[in-house]
Amino acid sequence: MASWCYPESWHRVLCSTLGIERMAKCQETYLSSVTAEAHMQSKFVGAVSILALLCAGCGGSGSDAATASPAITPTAPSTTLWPTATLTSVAYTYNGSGGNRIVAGRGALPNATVIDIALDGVPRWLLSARRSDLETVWVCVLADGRVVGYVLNGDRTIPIAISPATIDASLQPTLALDDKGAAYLLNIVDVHTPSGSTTTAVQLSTKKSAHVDTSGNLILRSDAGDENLSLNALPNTRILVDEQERLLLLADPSDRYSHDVLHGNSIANSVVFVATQPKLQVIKKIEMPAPKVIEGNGLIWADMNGDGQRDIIVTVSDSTVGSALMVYSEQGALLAAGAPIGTGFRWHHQVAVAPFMTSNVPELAVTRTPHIGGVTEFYHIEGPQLISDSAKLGYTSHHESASDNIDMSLAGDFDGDSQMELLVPSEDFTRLGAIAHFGANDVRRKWEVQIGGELMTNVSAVNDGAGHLIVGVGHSNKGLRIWRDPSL
Ligand SMILES: [Ca+2]
Ligand SMILES: [Ca+2]
Repeated sequence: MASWCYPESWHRVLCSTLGIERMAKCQETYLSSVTAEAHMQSKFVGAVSILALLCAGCGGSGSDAATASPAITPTAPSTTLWPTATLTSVAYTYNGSGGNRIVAGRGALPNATVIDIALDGVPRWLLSARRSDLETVWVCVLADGRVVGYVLNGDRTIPIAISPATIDASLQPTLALDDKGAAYLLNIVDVHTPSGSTTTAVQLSTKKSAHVDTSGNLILRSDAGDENLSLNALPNTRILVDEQERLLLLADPSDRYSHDVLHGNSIANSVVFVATQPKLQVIKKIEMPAPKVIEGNGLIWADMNGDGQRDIIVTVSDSTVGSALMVYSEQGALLAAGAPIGTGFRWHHQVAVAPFMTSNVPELAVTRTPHIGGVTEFYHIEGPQLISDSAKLGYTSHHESASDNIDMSLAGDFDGDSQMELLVPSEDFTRLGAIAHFGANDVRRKWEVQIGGELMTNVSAVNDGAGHLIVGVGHSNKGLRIWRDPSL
């Protein structure tokens, strides 16, 4: 699938990166999800990727809402940050439009060349995208909302202007490059509110985007104007996108469960699956039965059972048994469920799906209880269960004080040995450790790198187009640290 998106050489890069020998198997098993994650680093040719939906199981009850789709209210285009140029690359803090934090390519850590960039403030978010064979663009949103950008060419960094120059730093930014190399943040200014608040946005095609406005409506924006769908969307919900430009997002903010790991934006009762063609309409809405909720705003859409079809991975919680990991098919069937953590107010942070053991078995990397001594776990499906057979202490993927940043970990082959690692911060957030799963009861830290301060941003990575990974973070000592292959 998705061969339209990449030349054959790209498929080879992706598959060899993932340690998968059979190209066909690679494509059918992983390319769908990795294509989405790699989208940001590659030529942006149109549609992105994502998925669908919802939950029943865990007790969830599905409902087909296609016939009850809210009315579409076209509105005139409003003043936005919408660029008129042709976009060539798009980047998200979660590294791909499918919500799976995975990057294709081969890194050179831990012995990479370290490039430090001093900032005029503490960084909050970091995005990166490939601009040419020689150049990558790195854009940082500071904690006060200022936006700074740099072109990296070899070991040289050159400041560049970013539009807009300031943004609401509480929102995850979306970066786009146009065909002239200019960089934009695509977050939308909601002109329908007195504050003109900025909202999260995703790119569907070069001339179309989707965002949630401050009233919880889903807006599909194009040159033809806006389409508006009333969804009661979760503020700051991650909006996932698939090759058919369908959207998946969380809706119905909930007060059923007071364990709010993202400070007001992380508890939802529903998942909503939306088509954007031929018109904006709800395909399916899955509602959690009380007292269950979906915890966290980061859905993952990736193939978890190895059948080549994307699955939907959510963390379902209540105050009695805490959280449990759940995997659903796109049709809404519960495929597998993990054991509840057993105690209320304990969270699983789902991070990435990848073949960590190079055996072609998809595994879900998770940080268990990230705020009270994180435990890195790798889950696979056995029958109706999600099973973790091993764990590693000392690393955590979520910083409570940076509560809305759930993108501090990333999966990839960061050292170029053909095995996937999970790059995850140490508990004091001063180091990134490469955690690898070798087999049952065998999870090891392969190596670490120093961050240069305390990690303050998401982990960002970009493929240079030749398969080399460049990795970057922002830290508390007012700086960015970027690792690149010294042989380049
Ligand atoms: Ca599947
Ligand atoms: Ca590796």
